[in-house]
Amino acid sequence: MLFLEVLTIPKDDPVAFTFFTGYMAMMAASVFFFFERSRMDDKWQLSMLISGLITFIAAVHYYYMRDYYLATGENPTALRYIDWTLTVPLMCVEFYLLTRAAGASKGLMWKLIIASVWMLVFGYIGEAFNPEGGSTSHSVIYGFLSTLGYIYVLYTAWAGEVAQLAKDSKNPAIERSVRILAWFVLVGWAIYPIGYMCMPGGWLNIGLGWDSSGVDLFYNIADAINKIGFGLVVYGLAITETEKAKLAPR
Ligand SMILES: *C/C=C(C)/C=C/C=C(C)/C=C/C1=C(C)CCCC1(C)C
Repeated sequence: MLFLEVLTIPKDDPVAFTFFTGYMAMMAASVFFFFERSRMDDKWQLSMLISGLITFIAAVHYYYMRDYYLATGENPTALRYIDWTLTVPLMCVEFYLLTRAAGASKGLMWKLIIASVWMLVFGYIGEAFNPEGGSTSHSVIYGFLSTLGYIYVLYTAWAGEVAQLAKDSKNPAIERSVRILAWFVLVGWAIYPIGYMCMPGGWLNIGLGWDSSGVDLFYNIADAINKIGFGLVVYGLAITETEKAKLAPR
């Protein structure tokens, strides 16, 4: 007789809940962005495609992370960072696409991509190679190196080239959208290092009995906010600009 193993969600496991809701939310958002893309003005179709790809890549990783977590109770660190190394650079590409009309260069795009990959490579070393039980020096050194990449993106979005280009665009809708995305980077992205610091060895691990899989609660909530939120900001801008293009005399 063949017994199929059925994965069940323990009712006292909020981490498992967020893996399942996160998966479905990413999937639904992807379908939405892909379908809505076709009614946007040509200029905005690529940004919409990227929005859909960000949530779709996340959905596929959530599909695996969910099962990994249920089967092992462990933190799916490798899958998590593979997901992020694809999706976070794509979020940087959105900044480039939004400011391209105002003259954003490919160089700016690559600088943001490199900074985000830097942030994630050191974050991965900090998490995956932290010795059993947690080493504070390991957590702090790699957390610090990672933060340098984060600060670069944050600075560029708030005060550097991206902020300047948004202003130069003389388009209030673009300026506003870039500002909202900058808020996501400041507030939404900050959830990740806070989760990181709650892990064993981290500065905020103050003996609340946290094991390393608790960090997934932070990461899952932050991912839903940031990935779907980013996409919706781009969606709102694309709608506004599409309406404008329809009204403009040809
Ligand atoms: C969709 C996924 C996103 C937007 C992931 C963003 C991740 C971060 C901003 C992670 C930042 C980290 C630090 C700034 C220091 C500690 C290590 C990290 C990787 C958690």
